Amino acid sequence: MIEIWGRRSAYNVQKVLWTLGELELPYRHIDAGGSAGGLDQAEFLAMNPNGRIPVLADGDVTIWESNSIVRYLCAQYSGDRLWAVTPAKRSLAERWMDWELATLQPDFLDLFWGFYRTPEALRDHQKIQHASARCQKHFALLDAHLAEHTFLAGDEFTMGDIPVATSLYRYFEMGIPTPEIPNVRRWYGALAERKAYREHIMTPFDKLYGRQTF
Ligand SMILES: N[C@@H](CCC(=O)N[C@@H](CS)C(=O)NCC(=O)O)C(=O)O
Repeated sequence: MIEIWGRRSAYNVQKVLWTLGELELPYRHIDAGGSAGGLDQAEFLAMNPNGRIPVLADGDVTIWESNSIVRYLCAQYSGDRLWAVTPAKRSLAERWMDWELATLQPDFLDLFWGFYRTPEALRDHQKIQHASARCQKHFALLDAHLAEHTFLAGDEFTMGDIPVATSLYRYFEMGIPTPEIPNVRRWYGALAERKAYREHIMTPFDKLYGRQTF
């Protein structure tokens, strides 16, 4: 039985839960991080020395880093559906996974933490504005790509959609002005028709509002 550690409200855990849902794999969920704690326990650190969630165990395989877990699950369990055996084809999905981690996520998290998770009186408006402008630039780039492609890696939904699209619900719902990005909106609409996306990504996050601790 696959086991996944991490609180359900954590952005990086949601990517993995969504993937498990897409693959219809049974799993055992263990709450960890946030108020559930446990990340500094020796047993947890033996699985992930970074003391971060998510962590996934599948038999004697233990993996940390959310995008690596998504890659593993798709390679191991999706056949050639969400994963692509051909390296060149797979790179079409992988570049967006790496882009999410290296480019979008740092700015998106600056915005989400600076605006949504910081109590109003403590907000640094200049920093929020900078993070918002950087996110607008990233989403405009995404929009231009999606003007030419149905999904990020082409005509079909793949693992390449998962990390980037995990940010969409919070980006559109957190209450900051967002640019006109009709192609991203169309892609978001298509993803919202997927049961696993609604179940794991489109979930209320108001408990995180103005809360800098977990
Ligand atoms: N790059 C790592 C980041 C892991 C990370 O920072 N996870 C956050 C949650 S999104 C965490 O462990 N936070 C501490 C906590 O929730 O207590 C990944 O993608 O897995």
